[in-house]
Amino acid sequence: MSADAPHVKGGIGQSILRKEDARLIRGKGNFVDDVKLPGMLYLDITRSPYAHAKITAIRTDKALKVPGVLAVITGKDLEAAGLAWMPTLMSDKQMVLPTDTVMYQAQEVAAVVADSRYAAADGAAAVEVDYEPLPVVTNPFKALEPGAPVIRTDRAEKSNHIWHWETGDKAGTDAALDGSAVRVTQDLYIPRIHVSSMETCGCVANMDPVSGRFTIWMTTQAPHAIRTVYALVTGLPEQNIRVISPDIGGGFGGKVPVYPGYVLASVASIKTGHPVKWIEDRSENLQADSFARDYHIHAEIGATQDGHVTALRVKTLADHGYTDAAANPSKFPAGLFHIITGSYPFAKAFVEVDAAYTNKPPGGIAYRCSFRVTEAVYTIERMMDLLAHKLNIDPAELRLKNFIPPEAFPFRSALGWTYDSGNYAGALRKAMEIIDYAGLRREQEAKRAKGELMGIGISSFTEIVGAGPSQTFDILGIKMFDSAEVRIHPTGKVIARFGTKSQGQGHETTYAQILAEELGLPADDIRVEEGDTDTAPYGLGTYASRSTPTAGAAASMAARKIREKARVIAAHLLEVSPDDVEWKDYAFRVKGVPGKSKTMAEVAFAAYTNHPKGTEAGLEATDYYDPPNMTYPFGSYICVVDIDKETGQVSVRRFVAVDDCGTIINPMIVDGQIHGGLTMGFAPALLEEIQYDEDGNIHGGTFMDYLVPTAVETPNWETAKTVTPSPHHPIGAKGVGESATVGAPPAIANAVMDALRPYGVDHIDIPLHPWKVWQALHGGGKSA
Ligand code: MCN
Ligand code: CUN
Repeated sequence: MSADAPHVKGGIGQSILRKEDARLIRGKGNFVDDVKLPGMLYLDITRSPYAHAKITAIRTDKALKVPGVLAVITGKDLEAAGLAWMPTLMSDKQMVLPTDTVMYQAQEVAAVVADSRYAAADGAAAVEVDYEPLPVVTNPFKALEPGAPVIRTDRAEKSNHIWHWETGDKAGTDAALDGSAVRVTQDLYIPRIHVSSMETCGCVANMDPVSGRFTIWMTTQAPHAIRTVYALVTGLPEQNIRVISPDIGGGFGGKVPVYPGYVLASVASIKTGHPVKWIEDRSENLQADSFARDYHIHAEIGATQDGHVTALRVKTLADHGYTDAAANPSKFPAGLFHIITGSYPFAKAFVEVDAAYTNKPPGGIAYRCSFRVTEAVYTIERMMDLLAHKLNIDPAELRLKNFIPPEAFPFRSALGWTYDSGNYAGALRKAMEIIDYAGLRREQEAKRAKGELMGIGISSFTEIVGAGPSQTFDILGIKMFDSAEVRIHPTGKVIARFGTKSQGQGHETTYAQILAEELGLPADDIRVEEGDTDTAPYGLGTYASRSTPTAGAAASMAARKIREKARVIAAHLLEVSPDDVEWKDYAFRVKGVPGKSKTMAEVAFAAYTNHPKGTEAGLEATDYYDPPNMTYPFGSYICVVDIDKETGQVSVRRFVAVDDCGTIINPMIVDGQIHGGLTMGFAPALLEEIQYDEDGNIHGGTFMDYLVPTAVETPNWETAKTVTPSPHHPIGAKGVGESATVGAPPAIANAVMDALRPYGVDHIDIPLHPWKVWQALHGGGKSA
């Protein structure tokens, strides 16, 4: 935008400061734990030390004697009310409290209600539970072996197999692979990880026994969906339920599910008639909330001798813990894993996934990844590097040779997605230029000659975000669209409400920017609200980078509806026919008569003081936006690592990220999203991992051994952009919130494997801890 081009203050493309930061950086945010109500009680939870055990007795008398303790809730109490189990988002069942068996370590066993947080904790510690340990299964392959102990005895099917899902052309893919001159296979394990939001999960539930109104302040990314599910499960009238998602200290997918604590606090409030607060501590959050990943992947890629990809076949075993609590669209039990053909025009592809139960907490939610896209991107980008290695072609050259070309969009992938737009070579070339790829390869050659370990890794990812076209996407039957309601008040000031819910992404700023651009009003005059089901229009919430593709589009569409009406009012004020009025350079102008115009603020005043006969007073509109397609952001990342031969320590020397999310609403916010996302991609590549021993004991249940990167470990990110607008989005924007988390891990892993090439190492599973790298260096050859 040149300085003298017409523009509106705070419109699209401007790096204005975040409105929400005025309160957040002053400690004036309003988070769930800030909610304090008169007569409020506190709830704490007794948890299981065993991963699998029969509960033979629960004694509550000692707990009830702790001063301040008012009640203890057990599974039997809930069973009597039909609430011992609740549905998961994937139509499985999850225990609120067990009636007879615990199925993972740290599972909720009883809840204690008291008049202070401390009394509740003391009470929870005083609940006595007798357990009879049962055989434990933590490995999904073993869980599926004949004779394995069946975990979910409540199901009709007496096995640990949950579901099988497949898509693509099996016979065609088999034939294409058989006919391929070059084939590469690899097993890849993507371990369990857990988001570590600054704020843990919690709620304040308040049943007003007089009015019958139930209000819950809740750390949720999807308040409307929660309200509907609450209404369906409890039978409370939906208009009497109010879900408020106040300021949220990070969600990252971990605040999509309904956890037992929310239900327990709700039951406790309904039972006692008092407001009840439940706030998880950090260990509970790490040990018991839903986890991400845990995919065991077997992949095979085929190519011609000159390096053109032909076919891709992927078989996966998914570990879902004791229940399938995945936050996926209902029709896709493995999420959008079938974006796995990535940036390449495979003629044939076939993907299958089997899901298994194990004695672990619920798995299958996300970690800054729209529904298994990270798993898919990691697989295809690792496989492309293995193929390059086998063919002895430079990995950049192999990608450039294969990319879907810009003129092929809209492009239909072998697994059925229609990519909206892309320029993959453009992004990779830009990254190569910024990092001086050719120079790095020369440096690497010189270093190799001296025996030093330096690696360069590329990831050219394609994402799929913005669920969704409601034909294909629903959650428990609720269609996935999103909404905006925009009201312009007489003085030209705006309140706009949305069905999404920011957890730190900056919606108060960026939605205002979209509206500023569309309405010609400064962003400062536009107030954005989300997260209160009493006031916001119905929407499905914020995850899967869907807010910009859906509610962002709804903002534009609602504003354009307002403009239609405003044009009629403007014509009335200008004393011309509406046909003679056009919206140009942020004002209503009489065609061909320079200087004769009305601003949106002038029209707004007239809408309440002087609206023309035959029109309604007021100036507002609502839009429920059902996108015609997903958006497909993409990017190319290049990572340079140095490895210390003596210790196996990997250090990321440089990391260049070129992202393309179409039209950029706020460049500073997008850069912030990329920086945070890259750090959350760096984490599982090099540090984070949750493991379990054979008895189901968690390793990684505290920050002592679950290694979240701090500013000290985090490398310096270098970012750049290309802009390829989405042809179907009203302003051409695609989502961006997860791109970097999805794109980064394979770039880092590819760089490490590239460094280890002289040692004949094909693959090491992430996280690439020093000891694993050291072992590979000393073991020689292939390493697992
Ligand atoms: N944006 C933009 N231009 C674009 C695309 C996006 O300026 N072309 C801006 C948006 O206006 C918005 C932000 O970037 O302010 C992210 O937008 P979008 O990609 O639409 O993603 P969502 O708003 O739907 O956010 C969800 C996404 C997800 S799924 C995870 S996980 C994640 C992420 O956002 N969780 C986050 N980023 C996070 N950032 C913070 N601070 N906290 C989290 O919990
Ligand atoms: Cu994919 S984690 Mo985000 O969808 O909330």
